[in-house]
Amino acid sequence: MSEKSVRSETPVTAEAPAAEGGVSRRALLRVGAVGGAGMALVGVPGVGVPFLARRGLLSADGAFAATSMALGDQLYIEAFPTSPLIVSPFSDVLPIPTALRPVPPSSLRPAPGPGIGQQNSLGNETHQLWPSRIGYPDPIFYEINDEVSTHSFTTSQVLPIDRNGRATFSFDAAGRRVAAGKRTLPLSTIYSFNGTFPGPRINAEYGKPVLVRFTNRLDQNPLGLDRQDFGTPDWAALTHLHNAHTAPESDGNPHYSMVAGPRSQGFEVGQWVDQLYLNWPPGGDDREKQSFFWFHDHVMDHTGANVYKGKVGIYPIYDPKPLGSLGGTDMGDERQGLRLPGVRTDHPDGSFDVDYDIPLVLFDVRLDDGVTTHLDIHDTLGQFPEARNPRTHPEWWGKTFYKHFPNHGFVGDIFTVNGVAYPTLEVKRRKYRLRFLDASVARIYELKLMASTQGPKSAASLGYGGEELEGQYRIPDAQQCMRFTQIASDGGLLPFPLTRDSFELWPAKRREFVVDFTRYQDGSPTTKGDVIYLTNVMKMPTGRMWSNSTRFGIDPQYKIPVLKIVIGDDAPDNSVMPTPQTRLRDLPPLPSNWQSMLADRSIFEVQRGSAGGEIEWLINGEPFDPEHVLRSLKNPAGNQPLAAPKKNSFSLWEISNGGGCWVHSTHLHQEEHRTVMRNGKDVTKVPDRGHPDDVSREDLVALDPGEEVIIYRGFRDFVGPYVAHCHNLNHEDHAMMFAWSIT
Ligand SMILES: [Cu+2]
Repeated sequence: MSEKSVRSETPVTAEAPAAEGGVSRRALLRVGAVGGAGMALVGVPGVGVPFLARRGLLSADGAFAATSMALGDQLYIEAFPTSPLIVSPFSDVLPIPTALRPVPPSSLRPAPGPGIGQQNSLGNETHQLWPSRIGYPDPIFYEINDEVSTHSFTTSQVLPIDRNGRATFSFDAAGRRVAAGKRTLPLSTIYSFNGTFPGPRINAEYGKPVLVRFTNRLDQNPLGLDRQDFGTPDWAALTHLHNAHTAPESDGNPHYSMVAGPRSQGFEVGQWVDQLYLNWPPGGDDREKQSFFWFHDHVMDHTGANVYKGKVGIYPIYDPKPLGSLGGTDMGDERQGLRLPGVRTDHPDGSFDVDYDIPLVLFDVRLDDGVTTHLDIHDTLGQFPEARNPRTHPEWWGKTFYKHFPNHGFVGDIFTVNGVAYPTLEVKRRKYRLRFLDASVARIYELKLMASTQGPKSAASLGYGGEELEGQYRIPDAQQCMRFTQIASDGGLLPFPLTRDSFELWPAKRREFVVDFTRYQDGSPTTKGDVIYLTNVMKMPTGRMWSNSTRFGIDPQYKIPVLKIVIGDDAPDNSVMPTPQTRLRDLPPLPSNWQSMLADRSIFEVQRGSAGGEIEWLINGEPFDPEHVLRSLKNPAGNQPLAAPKKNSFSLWEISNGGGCWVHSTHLHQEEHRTVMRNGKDVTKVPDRGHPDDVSREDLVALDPGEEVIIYRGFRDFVGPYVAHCHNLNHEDHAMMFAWSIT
């Protein structure tokens, strides 16, 4: 396929306002399906064909069968329920996960180890690099089970409302109609790590490897919970520690899983895998150290569904390496090293907790209203026969609703932090380290710290309806009152801190900040009882992209409080606020000749352009083929390098957004990169204004519409299969992923 034909983006015009019942968006979808059919006939390449054929998505003549308008309409209905209104927001306390405790090695049977076949229960894989080979101690062992469990998003009463914000009827667990009025929310069924959402927090340290035995127990369902119609249908599980520097057998990615280890979409029920996290930076280079990982499910085609169903855990990583005479650089002890906020408590088993260092996992959810029809391609493929879709599920009223909608992506209308809708955090009057993670399927946030005299009002009570109800509450009179001092991005500590009025958080991105709760940005002191809201000001009615944000036209009415912060008592504080002069973590060097490497870069273009059916998204014209590495588009040197770099090499990769008003958050497994060019401009010294932390290392490439980014990255220490993909998980699950390999 020529590059130009790929770029001929589906001719979607400006997004029409949502009509009743989502008619306008279905019309858009038809346009997409027609464009897709044209694409498929021009450009279906050979490489993805066997894989697609197995899924029944290939017709006899080589074009995809599922590209007709009619079939497109049968595949999915883009209609979403309106979640019931949480009547008493900010009455639940923000849960702060504490450290998972290790297990003695003797408790793992059979024992983990470096021997042949010891890496998983199939006996067909071996750890590529056991810690002793790099002079590291034996790992600390953890045990995590994939489990069916339940989750409560709120203890508040809820009021069922319709899409106009008016009180409406609901249903009980038997599907019987219940008259309008306040109710208690039923528990949602989750797939989880060790039974909770979010799952465990592992506090890790550089120099101390961790081995996690993940065992798939998703077959066990002692409470007889209804699994509904999303989540991996065969209960396979595959866990990826995003973005650890790990060997493929411990990376949990679908390229690996299809060609090695389980040789299927994931580990089946009853199987286990020992994932070894060396906690060792690429090349042993301290400048490559990171600070905040998370782990999540990565089963092919169902990553979004499984993450949304609860497969999320967090993994802050600390650095005890001495910083001159100042003590450990970043070890969770504010008396040492960089003196970032954190008071550390060591436990006898080797684990530790850190106070004043708080992970904030953002996640948006939508709850079933019992009147929205369920139907998507996974139903038409027969993956959820028990659901007997298309139909409504009144018996699931108030439980998580999900749709594998491949086009815009899935966004929720209730915003949660650490698994709770609209929680409250009481802080001491001192500095904190806040670690943000966007664990949402597709939603991007822009966050501010704001004060409000009048407090939250429900969007429904303010007269909003439809997509304007997303977020449920607003603080119309709110004003920014504090700034953030950013210290880290998804690639770890920044070279120097950045002062931010607000910041964007894209799916899978992490951003870390120091916030001083003793005073406001105007210098005046806080007092006990003061209230500050962490507020989302980015309006994103669909997963396609935001409609309003600071960079693209703020909607001054859209101020959604997601976390209420209440100032409490004074407390000792030995931390030091980093200043613009503080050197946090030097960047690894770029070669002086990096510009001479530009001509022979590898080029990957992420595209809207359906190959048919659920295959809505392509890279270089290809849907994800889990068994073959992708080839670059033709670069200026006239080459099309295969995405198979040699071990310990470095290269330039271009990731470009092939058009349309979609944004993509593209994640490359295995090593961080540095952005060197954005939209043709060198950003190594002065970053693009819209992407200020391009000056840091990152593991995600944030692509605005039409943007192209060139990154420099290494491929060190391991060999084998990895992936790169969009972290809008609807895009990823609908083929916007490619296989690459270190040889
Ligand atoms: Cu995307």
